[in-house]
Amino acid sequence: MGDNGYAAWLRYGQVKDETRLEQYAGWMGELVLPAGVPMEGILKTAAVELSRGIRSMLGAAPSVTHEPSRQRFIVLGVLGGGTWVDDAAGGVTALTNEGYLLKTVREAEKEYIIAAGKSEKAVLYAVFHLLRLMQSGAAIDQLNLVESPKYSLRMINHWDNMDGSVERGYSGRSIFYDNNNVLSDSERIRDYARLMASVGINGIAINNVNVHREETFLITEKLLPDVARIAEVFGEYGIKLFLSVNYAGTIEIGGLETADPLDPAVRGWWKEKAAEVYRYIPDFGGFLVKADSENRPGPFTYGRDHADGANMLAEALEPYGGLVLWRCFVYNCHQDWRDRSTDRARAAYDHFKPLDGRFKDNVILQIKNGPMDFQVREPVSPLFGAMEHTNQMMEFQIAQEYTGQQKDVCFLIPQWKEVLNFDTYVKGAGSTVKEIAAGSVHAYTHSGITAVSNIGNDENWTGHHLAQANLYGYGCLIWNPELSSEEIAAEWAVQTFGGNKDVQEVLVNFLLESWSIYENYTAPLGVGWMVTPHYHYGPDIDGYEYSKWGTYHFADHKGIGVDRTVATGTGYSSQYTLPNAEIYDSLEACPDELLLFFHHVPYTHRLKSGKTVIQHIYDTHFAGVERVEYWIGRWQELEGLVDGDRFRHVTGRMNRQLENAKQWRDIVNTYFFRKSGIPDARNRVIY
Ligand code: GCW
Repeated sequence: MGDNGYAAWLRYGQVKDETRLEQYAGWMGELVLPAGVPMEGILKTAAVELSRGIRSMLGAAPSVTHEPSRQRFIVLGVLGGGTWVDDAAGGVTALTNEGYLLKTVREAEKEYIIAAGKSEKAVLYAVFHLLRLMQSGAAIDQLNLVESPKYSLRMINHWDNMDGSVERGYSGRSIFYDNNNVLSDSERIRDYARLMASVGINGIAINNVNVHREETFLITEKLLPDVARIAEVFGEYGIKLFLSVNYAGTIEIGGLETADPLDPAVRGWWKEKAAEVYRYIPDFGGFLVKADSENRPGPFTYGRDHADGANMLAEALEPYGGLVLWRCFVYNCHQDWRDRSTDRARAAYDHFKPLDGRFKDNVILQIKNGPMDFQVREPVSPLFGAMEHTNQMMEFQIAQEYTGQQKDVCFLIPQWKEVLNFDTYVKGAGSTVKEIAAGSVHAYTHSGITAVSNIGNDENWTGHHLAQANLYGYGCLIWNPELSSEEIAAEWAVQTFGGNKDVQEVLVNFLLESWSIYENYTAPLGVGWMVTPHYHYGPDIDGYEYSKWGTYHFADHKGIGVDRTVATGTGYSSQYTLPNAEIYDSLEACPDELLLFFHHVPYTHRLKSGKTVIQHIYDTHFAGVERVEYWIGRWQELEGLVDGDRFRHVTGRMNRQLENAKQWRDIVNTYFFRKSGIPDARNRVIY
């Protein structure tokens, strides 16, 4: 049986278990859409998706009716429409606009499953949930589920360029563009929208935050008809389209000589621009902006600040309900490595915190989870929650730029959960990032979570089959951050690789351990950045050490780490609220895994684990490789239980991961042995 992985987790394989098949078929023979509900838009999508899934899993599509004719059926309904479904649903008031219920109802004459919500989108989500249950072999005869998403914005950012390349893309080329054109085939885009809607994504920015020449024209008449086509496909699945814009649009395409945000001509140009965009795309989401960051233009050129810049765009989008997602990844990327007083980790907070309260209501500051840049391990950005009067949202990276580039397995849900569960204490205990991003610590008007996509036009979307788990898991997690990593991994595995217990066991446990394995053979104790410059895959310990990027480890013959303390370092630790500020600042209290992020210590420093820093480096690097070998062995046991194509493909990638892990182990261990002169206590081979 061959398999290219294209269906990802929406495989809908024929149900083999006889009992289940009979149960599902009993309920799914008739699909009722109450009379009076127009069969168009997202509701139509929901009905089509349900029929498609049922046909594929049960062998026969349901008959679609307006009035039930069978004793058992499934009914889809938008609540509040005055149909009988309203009563049957039992007045669920707790539902948000995107929330839904799945309920098995038994009356004297009939029995049915209701999949309903207050909006069409909610019904679509209910349908995908029901299909997920059936795909996982769950019982559906006693349903009583009420689901509402934790976050109102659940987004994906693409770093796709119009030439077809994807910045930090590890899965082929763009599905949206090629050769400086928008691709005309909508099928792949529709399949992508299905995958995203099935896990609740409701907003997608379709071009790179680094907006080059060609992409600058996406907001012009030349390309808006093409963009509108994509928006329409997204719209069928309840997804709003966003565009990254070039801050200097007035100069690059507007024929003006300035992009000064306080200049009336500049403001007027953006207002007209917004009007034009909304003429083509009535439900356009808004603009995503990387300004004054990594050589991108921005308001600084005109002596203005980020609030001036963001508000200018916000004012233009406001009449249409559009949003400005303004990135906080702002730092000096031309740093002199000799300068020990500048600390890149401080930059976002230093730039944005003083501007609290100055941003318009439809601006959201988009903040990367860590203060540096999507490293394997970083503390949570101290900017989270530090601005009481400014909307904020989280930015994660599903693309594995620094975490194995979809050659190595690194399941990121555990990392994101740690970030979300981090207590900032900004309003006392319980001020977790999870709650801040939901707008429930400070009363934000807009908030949520976004992440950089890991897909491309590879047949299986994500390069590595197992990297699909990050995409799936991201959607599930930001719908409900209380789900455990294990639940998410297990749900993904059963849908994607079937219900075999051995397959499940290996996949779930390998995924759950993979982040720590990757951390072990790459970056010890929060140090980061020992990667090949520019590519960011594979080791180059000093690759960034004398560079302009502000990313140093300061290893010498005595010790390693970045002193970010108040007394002797950059003072970064003080950007946190107590007790975090004190914990990170203190050599004794700082957690081991972040030690080298906050402190410069001798190799002989003893960790809480009881080991010295140097022995920890050796041990983790040996262990990392051993665990990759272990999981290769476990995966091999699955031969014959997983289809041949995917089995071979994953085997190939795992062998590559092993090579990478060995390279990291040997280079890191050798480097630090040569620097420190301290031998491995266990006398293993170090070169
Ligand atoms: O992580 C860095 C990446 C850049 C990226 C930048 C950003 C889109 O190496 O490729 O540019 O972050 O987030 O803006």
